[in-house]
Amino acid sequence: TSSKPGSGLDLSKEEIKKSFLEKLFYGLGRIPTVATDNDYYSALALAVRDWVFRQYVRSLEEYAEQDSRGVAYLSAEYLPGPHLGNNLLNLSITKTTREALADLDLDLDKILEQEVEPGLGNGGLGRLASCYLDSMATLGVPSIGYGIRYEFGIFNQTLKDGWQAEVTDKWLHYGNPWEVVRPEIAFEVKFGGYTEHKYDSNNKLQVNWIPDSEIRGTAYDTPILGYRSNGIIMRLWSAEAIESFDFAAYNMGDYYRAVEKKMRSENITKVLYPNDENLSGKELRLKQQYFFVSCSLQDIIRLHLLQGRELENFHEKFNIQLNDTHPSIAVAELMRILVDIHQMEWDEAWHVTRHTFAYTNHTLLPEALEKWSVNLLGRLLPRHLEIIYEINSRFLNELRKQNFSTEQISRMSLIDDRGEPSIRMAHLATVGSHKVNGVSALHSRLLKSMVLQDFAELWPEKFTNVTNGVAHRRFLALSNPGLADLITRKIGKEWLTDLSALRNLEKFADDKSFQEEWRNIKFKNKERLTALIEERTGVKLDPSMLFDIHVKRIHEYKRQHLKVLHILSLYLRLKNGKGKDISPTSFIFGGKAAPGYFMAKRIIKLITAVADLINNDPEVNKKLKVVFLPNFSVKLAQQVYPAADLSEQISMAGKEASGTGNMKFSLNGALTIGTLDGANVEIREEVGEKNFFLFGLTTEEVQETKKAGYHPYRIYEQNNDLREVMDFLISGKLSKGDKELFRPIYDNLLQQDPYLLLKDYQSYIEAMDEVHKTWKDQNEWAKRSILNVINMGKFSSDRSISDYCEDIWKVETVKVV
Ligand code: 26V
Repeated sequence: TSSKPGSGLDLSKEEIKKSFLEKLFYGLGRIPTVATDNDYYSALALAVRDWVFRQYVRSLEEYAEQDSRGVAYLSAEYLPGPHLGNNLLNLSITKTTREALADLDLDLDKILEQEVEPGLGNGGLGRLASCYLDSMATLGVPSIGYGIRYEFGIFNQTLKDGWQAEVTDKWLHYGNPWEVVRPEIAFEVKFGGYTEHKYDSNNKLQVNWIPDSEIRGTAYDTPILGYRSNGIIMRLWSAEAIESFDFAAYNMGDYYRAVEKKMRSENITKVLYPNDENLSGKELRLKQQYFFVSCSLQDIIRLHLLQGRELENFHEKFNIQLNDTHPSIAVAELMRILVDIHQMEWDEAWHVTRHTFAYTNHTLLPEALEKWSVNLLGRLLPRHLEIIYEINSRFLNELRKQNFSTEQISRMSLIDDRGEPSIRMAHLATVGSHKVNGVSALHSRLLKSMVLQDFAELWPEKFTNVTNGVAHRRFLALSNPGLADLITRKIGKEWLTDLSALRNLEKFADDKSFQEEWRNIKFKNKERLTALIEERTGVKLDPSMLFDIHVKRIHEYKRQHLKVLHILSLYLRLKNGKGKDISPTSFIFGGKAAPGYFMAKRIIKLITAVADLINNDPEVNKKLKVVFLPNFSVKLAQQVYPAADLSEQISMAGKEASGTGNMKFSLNGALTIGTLDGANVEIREEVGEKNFFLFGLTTEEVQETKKAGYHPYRIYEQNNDLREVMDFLISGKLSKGDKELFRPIYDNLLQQDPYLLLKDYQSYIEAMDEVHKTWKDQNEWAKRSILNVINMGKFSSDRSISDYCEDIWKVETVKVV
């Protein structure tokens, strides 16, 4: 006698039409004669949301019956991308919906175009979190994704005179049909104040935290549907003032002070911080982190107690995954809840805590490792600081007992007291977790040998690797329907739930007519991107050219400027009449720079300056085109990856933890030119050396080069082509005679070159010449492209999530169809 509702899958055209019109009329109060495209979008989204929730409710019941172990994924960032298309795909109603709308003279593609995506993340880390929710839903992992409902997400990027300009992202402006507010799921979060220590009648120490302010977090739920399967919830917290702001009680003067205080408390979830130079001292950022962690833990404990369970076995029922250190204050918060509120003994609480958390590290960059000043943390979270000190003192005592040296102990301490005392959040997360993982084989190895070396020696079994993966349904089935159809026609639909089934295409790799079809699909995708680029930038590319694409956040370590040096070398070759071997190429760049990152912003200006020079020079613009596509996002990404011939993955070895764009490119049939960095190493292993253009130093060679004393100027002196390219930067030819504009880049490369562009330059140029040679044999290129796609099985986020389930979470999946 289950109350389970009917399935939301495979609905009929009539059902879809009926629900759509009902939402339009009675949900929005609109009739077709006045409805806007956005009304149509909202009506369809509301109808689809009902079906998505239907699937979700079915799985909830199943999870409750099975009493399975659950996962809470804590991430300060998510980049879900547009929901509508993905939900239609997962409900298997894309085609029927298209027909239903066509009956009403409406075009599904135009409606899909209306969706404004939630930009609640910076880049790879946030997108990975969303890929993981997709796979957790599909595989049937009882789980929930917790995060922050930023009112303003990542800024929108525009170009002004070739420079990046930031525009506020108002993603909620037209309303958000995908979320449901849960006013009854709300928790209070304290800040500031002081602690009182007292002994109770049993002579047990009782600590009381008396805060100086409190705010409320309210849950907003967005259902995330799996493929023909379960749904899970992404629960984002939004900050509100609490009732004590009872305005009627104030006189006029105080009324405004009260409103101001209310506004200040609601500031907490106002805006996403960009990956910036310097977060230290950003009090609001720490508040955001604690705010969402506190709400999430209170919610998880509520769910646990609701099921009549004891907190002593909390860890047996819940895994909490920390997506980077952003939520790592959770370690201290869970201790506080268990010890101060639920009176658990410290040792037992510590056992529960350590077995609850697992921590994923996403970067080795020293400047990106989070540290909070003791002063700031103590002011905002006085009790947590005490708890962190207590954890640290017990931990360091343990080390002393095991005869660790003083240097080692001070290296491993949670507190860094060289300079202004600060808390090393990666150490807190590592000590407070039962598993720590990196995000690619190389990164996990480096994590153990560099950043967390002492910890890896102390607890070798704690460290593991889970190579990242991508939601292949979104990034292949949804965004490249042409290729997806071809694949399904040849091998059926199995690949949608098991990406390794793509290997069944192997027999077609040499098949000339299959290659032909393959190439035609790519060409059509390039035509579509060409149209979009022309509309957005005015630059008209030629889709028969090689599309050489570099899209990702702009950062020196990612070396967009190495790509620029290559483009300038081709330009100079053409100008000097030595360009006959160059294959006609369109270079496409995209990506945001952190607003305060001087060099990154100048690199964007450099790219647009090179684009202006080349696109307007009739001597070269038949062979080369350069374009910077502004405001790269998930939505744009879905149009870019399918149109790529060549994927640029050229970071300095040892710096890119994994990369995930690299996987999306290969999955869509681009060949990669790349270094042995991050997941490139594993991609190359899977697709075969021959099908990957490798260049550059290895991580070990990078380390040796730096150790031996690196002098970029000597390379400049010895390499004539490079010298010509470098000097061109400051010739004024790129900048209407201004020789100073790009001097900061020039000086940086000649004096420091921290990311070894000059060292890797020649190797890159040679690998690119190989690319241009290979491109001339279109059958060979198609064959390599096919071999890339069919060997991508490993890089589905379904595989990553299966790894987390087996190695870290120890959870069984529960599938509902
Ligand atoms: C943070 C910061 C902050 C200070 C200034 C420079 C800087 C640069 C990068 C970061 C990113 C930190 C964490 C992060 O987003 N990591 C990315 O995670 C992806 C998913 O695992 C992975 O594919 C990317 O390689 C990794 O950079």
